Amino acid sequence: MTRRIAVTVPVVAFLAASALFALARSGAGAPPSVGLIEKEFLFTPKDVVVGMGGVAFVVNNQGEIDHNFVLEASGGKTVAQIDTIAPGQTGRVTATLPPGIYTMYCSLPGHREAGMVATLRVGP
Ligand SMILES: [Cu+2]
Repeated sequence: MTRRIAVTVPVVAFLAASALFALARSGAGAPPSVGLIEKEFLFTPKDVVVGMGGVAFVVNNQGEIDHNFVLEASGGKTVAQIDTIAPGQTGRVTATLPPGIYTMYCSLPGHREAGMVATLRVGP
């Protein structure tokens, strides 16, 4: 008799607990989706965990001025970006990510320093 270890439920629970707004869509072919909120001057959530592979970023600007979205690998390379997200609008971008620690931020002058930055951890 083969012993099977059920890993699916703990993994899903871990992801849900780790990333408040990260929603793993179960639709066929749809990559997991990470929802982020930007406003002056913060990113929510501040710490997101996803599995490696394709990830769709859905970034909602709830602020009163334009913002953008940059996803940067630990080496400093930009791996995905959304040029401008107007107030009240939502921007989307998809990236295929190897495991690692990434930084998400708004690159408008002073915005990252003011708090528009968050961490993305991509696990194996
Ligand atoms: Cu900004």
